[in-house]
Amino acid sequence: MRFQLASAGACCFCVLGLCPGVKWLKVDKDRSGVISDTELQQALSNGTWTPFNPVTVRSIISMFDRENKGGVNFNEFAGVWKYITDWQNIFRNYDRDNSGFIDKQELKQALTGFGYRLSDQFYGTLIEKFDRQRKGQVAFDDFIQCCIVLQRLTDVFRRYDTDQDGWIQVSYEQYLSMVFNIV
Ligand SMILES: [Ca+2]
Ligand SMILES: [Ca+2]
Repeated sequence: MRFQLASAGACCFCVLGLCPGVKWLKVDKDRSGVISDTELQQALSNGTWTPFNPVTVRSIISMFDRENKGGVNFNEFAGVWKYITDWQNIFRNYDRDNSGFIDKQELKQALTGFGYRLSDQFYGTLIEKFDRQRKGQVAFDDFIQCCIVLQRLTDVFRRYDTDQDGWIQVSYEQYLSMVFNIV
């Protein structure tokens, strides 16, 4: 509490409600010094009245959880929070009609902006795969998940596509190793 009072108004992040210290106190509900999946999930909003995708929460936590402790400490949390706010800005930027969802066309613009070259048909597949709310478009949490998965799959593919022609030939065991790298 003392920390919260002392920092209130002390920095511009606090005024904006973005101060990592104040945020931390709010999110680490059980004061364990580690933010768990559940605590992070409760702190996040996907802009709809549904709980934030637990798979996305796990993906993000595991990205910053250096010692594999199942959560993030204070310093790691600063990275988590920055990561999420960066995605928030990207999401808002590509949600051209401000609908709170990314539709197929907006997804195409976003991923093309990130450097992906994919067919219209495949954007349909992506929407189908990541549209948890069955709205024909993706919410904020599912958009992050879509981008994380796509990036992981692409990274693994690229490791095998040494001549970068977009084609790879892999054996059964190489294929299994590829998949194990992702799941
Ligand atoms: Ca905690
Ligand atoms: Ca939209």
